[in-house]
Amino acid sequence: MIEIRRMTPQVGALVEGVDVKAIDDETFATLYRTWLECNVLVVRGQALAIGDFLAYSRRFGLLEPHPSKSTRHPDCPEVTLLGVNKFNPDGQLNMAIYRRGAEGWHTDGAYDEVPFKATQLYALAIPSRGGDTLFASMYAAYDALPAKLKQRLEGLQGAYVYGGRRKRADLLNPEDRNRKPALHPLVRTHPETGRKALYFDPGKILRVEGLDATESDALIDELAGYMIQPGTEYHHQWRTGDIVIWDNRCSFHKAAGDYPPEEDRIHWRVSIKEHAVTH
Ligand SMILES: O=C(O)CCC(=O)C(=O)O
Ligand SMILES: [Fe+2]
Repeated sequence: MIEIRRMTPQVGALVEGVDVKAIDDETFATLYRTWLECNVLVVRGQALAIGDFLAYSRRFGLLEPHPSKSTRHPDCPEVTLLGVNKFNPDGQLNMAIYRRGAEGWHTDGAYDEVPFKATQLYALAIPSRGGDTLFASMYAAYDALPAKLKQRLEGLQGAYVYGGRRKRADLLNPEDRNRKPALHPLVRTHPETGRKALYFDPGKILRVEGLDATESDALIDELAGYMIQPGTEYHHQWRTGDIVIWDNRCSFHKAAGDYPPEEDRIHWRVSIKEHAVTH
């Protein structure tokens, strides 16, 4: 029997008692609705081949290969490998791989003109301690903004690149590092729920369009202070066989980046975009 439990009042739902390889449209519709409500959906206890992971992920949208070519699965470009090749040939820990996603709270894909709808991870190996993924709500961040700041943000856009102001792009091939910035409104209305969210990523934003550099940096700092609202965090403690999807249009996340490096922490990961609108 399918069992669905909310993990916190706003973010995170845990599903047990389903096999994602064999769910009918009605059950999928329930999972999808739960995901939209809770921003993060965990389905526990899966045993998936790579084709199963792709097929289930495609039910959420279009899969797109990640711009980091060196971390793509060798046989399957839509799948990114997390935690693989963590040690350089000289035995040094490769921090870009070990701490991927751990540098700060973020949303995935803001550097793309059509940012990612969702990201989905499937856990193949999990360390004995640490290595959680942390989530929080962009709706709560927007709701917490003072009215004046909400007004100021209306019509303002952020300009984003993969490496942000610090130009951190170690996982990109050199030829992929200088793409032109993508612009997105700082307040985005979620296309499916109709709710407003603070769409913002301090690690990828270059500037707020139309402001001078000092004003832009000050606004970026101010917004960073509203991102994570108390009571909206969900910390996912992984188990092997967990499949977790998050909605990049309404949630922030980060990897804890704190597990014993000599242990394995390996996931398959896909980036999911919205289907082309057909109506
Ligand atoms: O490894 C994790 O916990 C999440 C990493 C991350 O930020 C991502 O995959 O987008
Ligand atoms: Fe991420």
